[in-house]
Amino acid sequence: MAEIVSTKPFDGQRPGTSGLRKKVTVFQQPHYAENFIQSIFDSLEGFAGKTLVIGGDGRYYNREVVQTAIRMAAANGFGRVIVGQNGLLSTPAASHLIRKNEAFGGIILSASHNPGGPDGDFGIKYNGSNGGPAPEKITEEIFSHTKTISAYKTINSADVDLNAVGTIQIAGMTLEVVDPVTDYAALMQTLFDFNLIRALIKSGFTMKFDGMGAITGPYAHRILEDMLGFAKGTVMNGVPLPDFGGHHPDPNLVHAKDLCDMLLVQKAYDFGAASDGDGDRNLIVGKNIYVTPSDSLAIIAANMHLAPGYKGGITGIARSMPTSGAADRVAAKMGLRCYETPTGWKFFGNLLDANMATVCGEESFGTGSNHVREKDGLWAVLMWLNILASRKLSVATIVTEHWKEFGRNYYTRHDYEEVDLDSANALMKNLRDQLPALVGQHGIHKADDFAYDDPVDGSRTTGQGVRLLFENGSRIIYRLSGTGTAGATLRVYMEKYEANPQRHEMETQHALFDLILMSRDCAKIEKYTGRKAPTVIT
Ligand code: VG1
Ligand code: CO
Repeated sequence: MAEIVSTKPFDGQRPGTSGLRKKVTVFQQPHYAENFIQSIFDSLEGFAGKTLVIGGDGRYYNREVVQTAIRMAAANGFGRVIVGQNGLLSTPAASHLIRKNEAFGGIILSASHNPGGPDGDFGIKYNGSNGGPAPEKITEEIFSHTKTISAYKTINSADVDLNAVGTIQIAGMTLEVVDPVTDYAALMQTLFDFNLIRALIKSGFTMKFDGMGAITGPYAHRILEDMLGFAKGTVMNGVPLPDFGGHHPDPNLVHAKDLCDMLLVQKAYDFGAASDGDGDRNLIVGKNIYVTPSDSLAIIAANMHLAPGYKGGITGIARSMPTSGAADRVAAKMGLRCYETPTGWKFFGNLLDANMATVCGEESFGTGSNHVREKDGLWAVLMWLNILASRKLSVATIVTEHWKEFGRNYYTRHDYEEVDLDSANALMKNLRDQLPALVGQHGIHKADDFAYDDPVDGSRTTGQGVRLLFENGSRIIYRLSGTGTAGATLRVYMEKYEANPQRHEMETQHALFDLILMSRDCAKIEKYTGRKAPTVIT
């Protein structure tokens, strides 16, 4: 039966780039998750009797919080909860289920690319009825409720059995336990030419997919191996584990090194891909070539009409500000608008809802389209497979031909992880103070702190990253991560455009060497952080 439990506010429950993320040990404090979930409900109106989707990436503590969320949804008056079997749903699959069932919203339990396990991270995020992450107006509302909360509603009942698919009633609410993969896989079949991809595989094309011990394993096994016919064993690390099998489920050159070595060193497959903890990111590698996420977005935008779901063409492209300008060049050639948004998928929702953009991307291994309102790892993999099957060219040829046509945007991101928070804030403040003085130096023609005016709802978001913009189109961007849980992470993004195909074969760090040195110098990175070099380079 419904009961009211008294509680006291916790500090620091402000959602970041993508929901509330903290150490598991923080979430394990009594009432911590309950406070945040009740604050979500308290910031919403009109959900009585409506549907809520719940699921998570299977990381440590997922099992417990799924049960908590179900009890609280029942006590707060939702009419129906749809939950993934065993509490599992990838982020894009959750987005799809919200849309398909016209749900009021969804609660996604994930800390995405952050490590899992008892000493790792956990997270909770709310998505609205369009299937997308709640906009800042709502996340700020949730945060303000966390500061004054005095009680939450739950029901006194045993854990529900989520092992089997089916429908049960709990405290007057309908609980539907669904297979996490089925509806998502059916959606993919409407977007891509599975027969064409099957023919490519029959012709001897091979791939390797790294599930990184996280949520995409079951999706990749079903779609790539069972439905498309890739050989068994194509998917590695394909079982979701609470600690991701010790993997740091961030699909990049550092954390997906085994996969990258198979493609880049051993050249053992035609195509390689990986996804992150919650299945919304993608890493794309070809035989002997790594495709930067920014290039991947541009190449997808230029070729996606080859996939049946997009044969009518696209309406526009959107990219986060730090993402390279490669997509802008495609948009210009196609006569489309390219929107530049702050970091985080929540800023794409309005553009997608208004049909102003069809495809969106971030440099942080995120790509997606209007099929859901989240970035989508397997979607990007299937899009690449559809393009490869249609064009019958290798990944390397597609990439180098793209550069020939549009020019190459050399691009890198340097992360300085777990630096002291106060020092990182001091670094950013110093940089902001220096902006006017930097203009005119080193060929910098503009230096500012990025602000975004949403063209749909008119909202303004400020302080989204310091930009040094050079006369020749190069850029250096600085911002602090909004997803980390220890200290601060300084992200420095560097980009340089090269039109001349004779100069497209340079090694990226080499091509960007001058900008890299300048980035350290202008921000006095060593002075503020004590670091001579970044911890992760992508
Ligand atoms: C990072 C990425 C950002 C992405 C966000 C969520 O944020 O830079 O592009 O949208 O993670 O991705 P930040 O604030 O740490 O730079 V996921 O796959 O972790 O939900
Ligand atoms: Co993610």
